[in-house]
Amino acid sequence: MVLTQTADDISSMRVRGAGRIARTAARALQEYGASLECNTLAAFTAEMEHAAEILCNTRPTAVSLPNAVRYVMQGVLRADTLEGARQALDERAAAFIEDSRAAVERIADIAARQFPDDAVVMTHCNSQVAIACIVRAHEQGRVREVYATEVRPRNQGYITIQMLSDAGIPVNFIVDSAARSFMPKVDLFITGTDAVTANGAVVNKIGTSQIALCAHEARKPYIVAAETYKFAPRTILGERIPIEERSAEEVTGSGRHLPPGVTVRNPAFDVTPSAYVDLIVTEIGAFAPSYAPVVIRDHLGWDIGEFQKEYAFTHHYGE
Ligand code: RUB
Repeated sequence: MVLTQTADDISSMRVRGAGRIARTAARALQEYGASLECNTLAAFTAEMEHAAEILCNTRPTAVSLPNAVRYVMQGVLRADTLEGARQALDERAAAFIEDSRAAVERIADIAARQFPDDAVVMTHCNSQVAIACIVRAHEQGRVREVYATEVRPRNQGYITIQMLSDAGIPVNFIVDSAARSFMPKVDLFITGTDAVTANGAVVNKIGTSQIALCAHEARKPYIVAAETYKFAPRTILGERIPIEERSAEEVTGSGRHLPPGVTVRNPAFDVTPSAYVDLIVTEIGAFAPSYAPVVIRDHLGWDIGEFQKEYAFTHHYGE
């Protein structure tokens, strides 16, 4: 029950944003495991693997989801006894949730230093970690105002402006297509991300790459706030991040008649090449996008030669 409800919450976007999705999946695995009445380790493992698969199939783009699920599931897969598996599952889920929250705070501290005094900031979509950075910089007296986009078709911009307003930050709410018009007034563009690839490209809400291009043209820095579990390990093998395409009704509204021959396309994310990304701020530090493969290898513990080895966070999310 908790599992199907959570899977539905994520796919329908009642729970959304890469960090929240990851924590919600970790919590669902923890609760589902606790509710199972299996008598053998094999039965418990099989049930948990099935649950992990259901959760991972809810939204394809946010790599935070499989990274979180894999981290939690290692507790089950490495266990020798049923009791050990139950305990490790519980501990790993709790550790992931706690560490991912701490990562947001740490990123906010690091990123706030990158804001110039009296900064005018643009952001796109609703990113918990990007907003934490803006709020932290504002607490330090460094933010004058924010330009926040509407974010068609799901309007996540309304959540963003509420959060910024609650923090006492002056906000200009603009339609997505006004981003280039206002870019000259802006000192920096900041977003979160659903996935950072091995070549430093950033996958985020559709429209991000257009604004990044505008920022590049106007010579304004684009900063990406990304917990390390948003780096995509399999991209070191050249795997691509799948871009989720959602329903036509999100774009047209229900009941709208379309002329024959019209197909609605509704990709939820796009890819910003590393050339348009100036800085990626993680909980282990801030660096250029070219450092992404080092994070995947040295921090997340994935290497090409050992790719079949078990997945393990080796540092902050260590044993
Ligand atoms: C959300 C989105 C966010 C990232 C990062 O898309 O693109 O920018 O997920 O968010 P959706 P966070 O609304 O389709 O889930 O920093 O909160 O993890």
